[in-house]
Amino acid sequence: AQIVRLEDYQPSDFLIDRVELDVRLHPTETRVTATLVMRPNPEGRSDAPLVLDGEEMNLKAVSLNGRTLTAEEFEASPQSLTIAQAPRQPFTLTVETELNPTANTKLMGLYRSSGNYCTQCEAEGFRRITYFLDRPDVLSVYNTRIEADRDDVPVLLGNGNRIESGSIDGSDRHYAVWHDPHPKPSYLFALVGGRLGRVSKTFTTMSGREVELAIYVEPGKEDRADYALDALERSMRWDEKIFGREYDLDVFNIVAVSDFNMGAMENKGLNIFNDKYVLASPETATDTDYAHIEAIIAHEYFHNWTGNRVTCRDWFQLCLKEGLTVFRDQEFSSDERSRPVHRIAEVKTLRARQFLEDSSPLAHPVRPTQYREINNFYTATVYEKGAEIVRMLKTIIGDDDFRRGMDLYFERCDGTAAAVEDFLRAFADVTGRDLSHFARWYEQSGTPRVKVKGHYDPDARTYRLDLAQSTPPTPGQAKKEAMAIPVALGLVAHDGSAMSASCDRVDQRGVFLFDKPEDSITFTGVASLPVPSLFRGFSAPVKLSLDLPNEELLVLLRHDTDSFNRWQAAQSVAMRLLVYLSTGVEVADEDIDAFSAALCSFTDRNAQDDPAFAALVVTLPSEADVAQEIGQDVDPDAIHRARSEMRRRIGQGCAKHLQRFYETLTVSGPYSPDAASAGRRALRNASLDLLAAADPDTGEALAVRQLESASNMTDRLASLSVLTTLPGAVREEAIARFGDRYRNEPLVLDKWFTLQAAIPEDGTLERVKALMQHPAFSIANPNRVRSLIGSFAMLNQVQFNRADGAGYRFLASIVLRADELNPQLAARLLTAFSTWRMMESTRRSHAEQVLRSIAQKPNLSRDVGDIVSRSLE
Ligand code: BAL
Ligand code: ZN
Repeated sequence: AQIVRLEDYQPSDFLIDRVELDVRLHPTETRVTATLVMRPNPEGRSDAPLVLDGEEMNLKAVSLNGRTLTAEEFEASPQSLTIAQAPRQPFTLTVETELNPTANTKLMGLYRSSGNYCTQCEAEGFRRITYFLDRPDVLSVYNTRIEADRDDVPVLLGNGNRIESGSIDGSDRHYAVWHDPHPKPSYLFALVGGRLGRVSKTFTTMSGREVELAIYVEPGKEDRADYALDALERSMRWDEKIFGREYDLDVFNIVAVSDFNMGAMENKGLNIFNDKYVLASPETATDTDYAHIEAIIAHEYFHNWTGNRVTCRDWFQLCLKEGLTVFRDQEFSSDERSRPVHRIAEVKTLRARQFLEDSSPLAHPVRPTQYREINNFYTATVYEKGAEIVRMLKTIIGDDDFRRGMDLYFERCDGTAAAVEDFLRAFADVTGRDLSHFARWYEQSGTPRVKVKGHYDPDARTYRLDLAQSTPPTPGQAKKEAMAIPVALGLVAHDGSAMSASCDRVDQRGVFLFDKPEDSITFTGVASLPVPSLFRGFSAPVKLSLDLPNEELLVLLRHDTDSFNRWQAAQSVAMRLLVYLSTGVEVADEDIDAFSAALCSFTDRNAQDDPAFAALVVTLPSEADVAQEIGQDVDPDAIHRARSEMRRRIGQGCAKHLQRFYETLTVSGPYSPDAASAGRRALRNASLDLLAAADPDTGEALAVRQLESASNMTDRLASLSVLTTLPGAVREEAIARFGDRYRNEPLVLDKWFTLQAAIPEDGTLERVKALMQHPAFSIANPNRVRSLIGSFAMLNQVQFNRADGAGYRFLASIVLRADELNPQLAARLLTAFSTWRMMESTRRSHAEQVLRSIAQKPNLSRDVGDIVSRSLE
């Protein structure tokens, strides 16, 4: 397949100032008439032909300035429409196409979900609706007329404001016209037509304008949209307060659909959401679901400025909107909830997904330099590492300059399609700093490793830190440069007392900018041997090598003023023990006991005031985390045994405390998803999990009781999750009853699929195959496939990586089936193989064989072809 390269970027030869779309919805024969008001781009080539993008287009007619073109005057294929002799003055091109939304299983362009019509155009879906200059640097004002059967499709929604609607005389059809005054690229186009329920409220913006906010959902589920609506209102207020950004249309609509490739989409004034990230009730959604809904509602709303008002010049700049918008939604959630708890959650995700990707054959820079299929670059690296870059920038320049830089960026780039350079230039200009070295974060892939050694001189009362950094080779990048790494740091005395040490290389915010391969910094006035606390708040996305003994890590757990590093200290000890146990290094009983005792006393001190934080501290690194830490010749069975043993030992060692938490941390009153209540549930359920690991009989009894008496999905699912770790008839009956109770709730059945797919036992593969026959399962629905098959591949380390290769072969068979319907979904599943090279040799050779057999299949989609070939490189 053809490779698209950043260095080949050229401005478009033509521009489209206005788009008049007339869409007549029909299940199989939707007619689209696109009238494009165009002109040659002064910055483009003067002799270029006009080439419009298409995909699976069925052309009916084409006319230029009102005159129907003859067959000799243009060239059309399903993939493009070319007019060799396009006018050199402004002109109007009218193109009529016919679509079959019912047959569109790729869920790109116009398709149907539960009978309703909806669209998804990012990145290149608009070309499946009409021929177009489908690239983000072509910005147009859209007028969209939508017409449909009045009874079947009562609700008609488009971008912008509705300017007209009515019935079509003498027919059972009606129409609506939507006008979006803000020029936008085609990927932000959307329309919806369907039978939908609605909740709404009025929002008054900071300048006093009234905006109608509405969320559309499946009729009967309106009350499940209340939380999302509340989150939207809070997001709008927050963006005004923190970034000074106000909303710019009279309406803001959100529609929830059941079939969606992504989490949601920020189409101008008409966000379309995967219903999983809108619908919530205490009976069907967990605390985590509520938190995700809040974050994603905010994320899509924040795109209105970072993505829509300022959009991307080309798809290589995807991080410009995604990394920045993730940063913004993370800040929002941190302000709305607990900042330290949220930071830990962010870092857990970053390490689990982005560090993994960065060490895999799929590693790529935050701003890639080439792609075969852009859909495969909506990755943890672009999103999550992209957000970390913005956070590092803020750490380096400080809060005030960060806000001034953002203001300048908006002022300069509003209404344009920008590049990463424009973003950085705004901050360089407000601070007078040279950010060219910092810009490497966008260009260099791989996770930097920072090695640190500390040296204390009691006579001179100095403490020196020697730092060295290196980044491993990644695909296409054999040699690496040093990165500009902000190290937020401090020193902690063994007894926890404050240290009055100082170092002139550390700024007033406590940050040292480490931007050479090696460097040393010295603290003076250090009264006793300190414990260094480095990368406070996880100030940079790097791996730290600092061999502190367990005792010193436990000093940090007890005394560090930085919450993140208190959590990190416990994780580091746990990780060391888990790696030793998994790889056959002898571990003294006392070491596990000492760790367990430290956890008990830590959680005891924090359980009441900050149970969410305590829950994170007692949760061990996952099996996948341990595999990543080991990094080569991984034996997932050994890791599973080691982690089970650690859970058992901690559960036994802390049993008294855990029982007390379980008994006392109940939450009274009606369910509320607020962070404080969720924190109590989190520690209580983490306690239940460890108690069950220590004593399965007691754990089973407690879990069964909780499952029966729970008044919300968080507690119900947590108890079922504990039961899935305890094989036997009780578990099977609990699983069956849960499935029966929620047989009409697809989003709850997704959780049920996930729990079963994650059972680390030999029977799970057969169980997953059987669940594919469940009436609620459909290979065509992304949420179902990700819940059952995706969870098996990504969460079940031992069963996906079975030594006999059956897990790999199963996934490959599903990927090939899914690829015929929905390439994006198939490619995403296939990324589960990104860990194959770190497995021990038997598994590695099974995985390689399976990947090679996929690669040899004819007619692979570009999406799957790209992932499989990069996985094998
Ligand atoms: N732009 C694709 C979905 C999202 O990141 O918001
Ligand atoms: Zn986004």
